Amino acid sequence: METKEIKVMKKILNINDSIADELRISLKEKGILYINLMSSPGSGKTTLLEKTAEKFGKNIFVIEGDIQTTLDAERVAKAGIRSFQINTGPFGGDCHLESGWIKSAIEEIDLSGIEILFVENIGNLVCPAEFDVGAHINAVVLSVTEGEDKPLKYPLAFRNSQLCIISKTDLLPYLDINIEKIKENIKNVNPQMDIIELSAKTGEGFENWVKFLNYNLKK
Ligand SMILES: Nc1nc2c(ncn2[C@@H]2O[C@H](COP(=O)(O)OP(=O)(O)OP(=O)(O)O)[C@@H](O)[C@H]2O)c(=O)[nH]1
Ligand SMILES: [Mg+2]
Repeated sequence: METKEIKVMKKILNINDSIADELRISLKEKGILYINLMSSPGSGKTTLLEKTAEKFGKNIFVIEGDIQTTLDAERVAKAGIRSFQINTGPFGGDCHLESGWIKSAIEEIDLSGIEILFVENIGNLVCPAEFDVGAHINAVVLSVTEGEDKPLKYPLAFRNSQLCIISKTDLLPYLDINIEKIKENIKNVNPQMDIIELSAKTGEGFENWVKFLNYNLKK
């Protein structure tokens, strides 16, 4: 019984990975940079996207993943970003997005003129990291309020990402937290990780995020 379950899971992951590879290649061919944002609930993914529209421009598209509600899609729409909401609630309430769902969403949307496609994955630091959605860049957002130990306790999201955005840095003066320790723990899990510290509230550090996006657009 247990062996069978493992086999079924392996097959699901194999199908997911092959669709993910297809997406990675087809979006690259279209010249669209594809970034998957992962994090715990409330670390600031949607706020980051709202501020990105203001600082970077509006030629971005966001596929929003949530178990319930279209609240995040409504928020980014208000910021002038086109978006598509995926809700997993009606289909069992999965806590992550899969590449097949992203593919189906892309078949329904017009990406002409779009430079960057973001996926805002479902708020959860565990499951989204287990499913490759075919992004060119996986980025994990970690807010300073979450504690220094999170990269060590939830390593997969950090291991499977190329960028870590340390968010809400405006709150540092009010917290008993050492940002150098957060960075040390990130590097312990993933020595290759790029790290950007920023506050979407004050805009502090945002120039590094915009630089990162422009650099990767030209690649
Ligand atoms: N002080 C401060 N608050 C922030 C910052 N970024 C986001 N917040 C606040 O943090 C809360 C959660 O932010 P969201 O952007 O909704 O977080 P999220 O990661 O999209 O949340 P889920 O989609 O539910 O996982 C909101 O009240 C934001 O206003 C920041 O840079 N500084
Ligand atoms: Mg959100």
